[in-house]
Amino acid sequence: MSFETISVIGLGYIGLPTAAMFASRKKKVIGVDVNQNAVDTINRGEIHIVEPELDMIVHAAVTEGYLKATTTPEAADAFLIAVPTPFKNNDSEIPEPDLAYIEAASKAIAPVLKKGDLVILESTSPVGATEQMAEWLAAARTDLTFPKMHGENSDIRIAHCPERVLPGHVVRELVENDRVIGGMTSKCSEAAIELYKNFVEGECVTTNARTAEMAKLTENSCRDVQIAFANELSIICDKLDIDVWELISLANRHPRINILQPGPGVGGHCIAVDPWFIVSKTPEEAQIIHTARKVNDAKPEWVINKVKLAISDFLLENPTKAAQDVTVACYGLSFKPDIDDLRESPALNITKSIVNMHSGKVVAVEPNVSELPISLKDLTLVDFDTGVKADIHVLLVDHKEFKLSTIDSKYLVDTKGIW
Ligand code: SAJ
Repeated sequence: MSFETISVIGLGYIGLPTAAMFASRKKKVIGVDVNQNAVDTINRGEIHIVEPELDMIVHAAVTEGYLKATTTPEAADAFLIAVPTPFKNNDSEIPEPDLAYIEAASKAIAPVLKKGDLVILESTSPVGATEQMAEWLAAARTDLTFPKMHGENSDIRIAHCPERVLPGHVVRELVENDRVIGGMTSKCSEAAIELYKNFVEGECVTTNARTAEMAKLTENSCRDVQIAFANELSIICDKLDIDVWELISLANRHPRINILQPGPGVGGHCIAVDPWFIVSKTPEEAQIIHTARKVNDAKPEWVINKVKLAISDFLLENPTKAAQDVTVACYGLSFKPDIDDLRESPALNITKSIVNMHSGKVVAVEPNVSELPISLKDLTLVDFDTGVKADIHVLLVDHKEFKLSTIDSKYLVDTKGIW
């Protein structure tokens, strides 16, 4: 089998780097995205997301003619679907995964599928999503056969191969990480391995599609549970007047203990989302996973209460001042250190809440962004030297710049324990 033309559907944080890696191995790659602006940007040899090294790889791939982007799918030998899988109903107690993007992508590629093609679902998905994707494809193409009914003899090969790369290290991790290959049949897995071996140097480990789906959800849920443990410890220690950072470093000297770090909550588009895919499928059984989500989701409110306490302590000790005279500085807005990504960021949400509740000035120090979103028009972006002049200091993200400085103030809420 040879994959001369590869199509990647969804050119976001995972799809674009993956498309670029195939193109860098001199494969003809057709990237497909519904966002015309993203398509135009890529076709100019530029990128619309922030990821180290990616700009150079995309620029080379486009100028050498190996990568092009389009809004309409074209025929290819392999299709990789890397579209978002968000929640359906954010307000319900247990959010449900929304497979609408996978459904739309399946229906978009169905007309151009041909006998022998391989379709891989890379999007992090609830268990059963790959089988569902195959059903959407089969319903749209009754002239082709699929693994569920025709097993190893099917015209189309289907697999789930979840992405597992860390934002900020995507280019390296795409090549080096081991890859879970969940084919709907053995031949499907073999085909997927052959495809990934174009650039993956890690081991490609085969399983079935359902186990591959669950493996990805398990990895992120495991991290969520561990962070929840650290966050719970931080609240317990605060009550018992113990330094949680010292406590964790002491406990971690035990050869079999490795506690993660507490923080202002869990952000990003993966760890705070994926555990819900397990909980919504098996709500009775997923007790620890569900509780961890609730513990991590409750942490921002705890931090906001700490800030309220700091403001009232400040006012008690400075009776000539009113709340509107008090300036609060928030340090860090992104969802984790040393990146510019503000989406699903607990730091950003905490800062927004402080802006809403506090009648005085709120300033933010965020070395990784030059401009704030319009939704934060009441917040002023300042440099570190201006931030330190504030009355109350709220450290929300342990960016490397902040680790080099310190703030000596009684009115400090340090959610990362660096000051
Ligand atoms: N966090 C803590 N304490 C810690 C570690 C992290 O509070 O000790 C917080 C971070 O500040 C952040 C959140 O957790 O708000 C998530 O950050 P992260 O670095 O743990 O993970 P992500 O979301 O950037 O990427 C994860 C990775 N999964 C695992 O490490 C198991 C990555 O490999 C996945 O590919 C990615 O999710 C994904 O796309 O699913």
